[in-house]
Amino acid sequence: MIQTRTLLNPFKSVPFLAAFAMTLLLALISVVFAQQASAHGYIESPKSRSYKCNQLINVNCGQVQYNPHDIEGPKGFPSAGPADGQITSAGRGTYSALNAQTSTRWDKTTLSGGPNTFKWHLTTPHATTDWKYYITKKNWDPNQPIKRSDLELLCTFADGGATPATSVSHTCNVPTDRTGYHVILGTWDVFNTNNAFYQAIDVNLVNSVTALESSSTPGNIASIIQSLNNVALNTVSSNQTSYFEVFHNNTV
Ligand SMILES: [Cu+2]
Repeated sequence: MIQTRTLLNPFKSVPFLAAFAMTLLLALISVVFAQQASAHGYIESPKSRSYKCNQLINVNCGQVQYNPHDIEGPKGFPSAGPADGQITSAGRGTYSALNAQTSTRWDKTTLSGGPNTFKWHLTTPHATTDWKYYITKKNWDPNQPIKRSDLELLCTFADGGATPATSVSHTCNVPTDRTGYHVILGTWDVFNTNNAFYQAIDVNLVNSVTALESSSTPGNIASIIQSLNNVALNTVSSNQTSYFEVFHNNTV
């Protein structure tokens, strides 16, 4: 009887071993899937709205703070993709804080029109269909949720299903015909899933001064007259600059 028992014991433990192996396998699979699920990307330069949440330059962002790379929604914008008013959150309820839209809600990066480089950081690159960049139109209302019709396409970079490096840079022409607060939208359409990543960048466009190609910064600026709506400026600089942009509370 004793011999039989010792013989039977290993057989009894087979279901236990199998269950243990299965648990281990499931744990491994879930780790792999978790890595894929969290492995996406964000625009690190100029810092996007979500990345600034991560850097605490933008505050009160909710879960975005921890997942700036995870703004993932349906691809095919603008014919498909997230609904109007939810474009900047990729339609994700978890990240709906990103849809707040007023002229003062988000920190803005000062940007000059003309060629600008947009740099994505990809935590794990996905095979890519294309990258697109959009900007808000001249007459957009910064105090209303952003709709498709507020945006115009700036440039497209097609990858044809290739897998990018972890750092991806594109140089794109930013319009010189508008100034002040604008939102640039970067989209990254993944080739082999139904999804895309959406990144909003809040910029303060400064165009007029650079368009004049001023050779140096004007010096010795002094205000001689101030009234409620007017501030007169005097400068003794010798260069050809004849136009200044004056900022009050971040607007021109
Ligand atoms: Cu991913």
